Amino acid sequence: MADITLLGVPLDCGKARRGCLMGPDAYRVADLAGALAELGHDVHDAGNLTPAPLRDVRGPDHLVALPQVVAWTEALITWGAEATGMPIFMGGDHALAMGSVAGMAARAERRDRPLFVLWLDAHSDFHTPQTTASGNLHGCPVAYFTGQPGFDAFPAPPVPVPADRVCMIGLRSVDPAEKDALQSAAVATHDMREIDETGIARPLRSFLAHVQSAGGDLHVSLDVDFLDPAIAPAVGTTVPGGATFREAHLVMEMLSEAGVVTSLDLVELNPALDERGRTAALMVDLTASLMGRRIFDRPTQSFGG
Ligand code: 6HN
Ligand code: MN
Ligand code: MN
Ligand code: MN
Repeated sequence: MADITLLGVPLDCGKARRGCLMGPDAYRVADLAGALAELGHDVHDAGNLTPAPLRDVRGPDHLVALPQVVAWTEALITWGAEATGMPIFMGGDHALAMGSVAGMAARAERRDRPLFVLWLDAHSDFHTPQTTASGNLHGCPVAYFTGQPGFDAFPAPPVPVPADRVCMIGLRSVDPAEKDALQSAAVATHDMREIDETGIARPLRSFLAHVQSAGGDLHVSLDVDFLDPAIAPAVGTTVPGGATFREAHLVMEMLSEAGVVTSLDLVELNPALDERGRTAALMVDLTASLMGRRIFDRPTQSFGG
């Protein structure tokens, strides 16, 4: 059973539309802790993280809340590098993944294990401060933690994650500048067209085999907009054609059976846009699937070969 720490990260400045700061409390109200404890895990709610003091940092003028995102990134790296057990980062918007992933990469190095990242999102979030048209830093975390240039205002990621250890599933909104950069950086990208054609299990199975054979830690970053808006309306950046209820649960069940997940982001939940808490409840259920809830017990599975 896992030693799970829930950390609230009410970061709401990675974009203009407000609401994600209520995410951590929505997960508490939906009883994420209880759902995980019921599975036999040891669950601690560490409360909400506080950002580092604001510094006078400079970057391209159109960036939204740059000093605030830098301050959150610093606090997350410090917290994550020292974390034990299985942290679950309750967001907060996706800008929090700059610090959560960079912190988990620092921790993985301390444990002498390579960190892999599974990015479950409609978007690739691979902009740099120079290429983002919106100026929203929630569109930039993957470029940051893989060590792409242009993040001078930020602390350097202590251990950049090589781009070829990142796997993206669910893509259906990728900006032109991201497309070129993803291809030259060799990120594994699986868009919804591929999922439609081959099913969601195939790319996931081969990525999990790779993580298992490398003896890696796996950080999962789950953006609410990975899911179809019909089942998960509580997000500011809905894109039609997302993962279905069963596809999303299958991903979580396969992750659970692989036994390699060591940390998780739950991001972009905007409770102000939810309908009677159903998106928060779905995110809790998906997390429970990831942590072992299932219909019948199945042994830990090797995805090798
Ligand atoms: N997210 N590519 C768009 C932008 O503004 O850069 C959307 C980003 C969405 C961010 O999914 O966390
Ligand atoms: Mn404990
Ligand atoms: Mn995202
Ligand atoms: Mn997204």
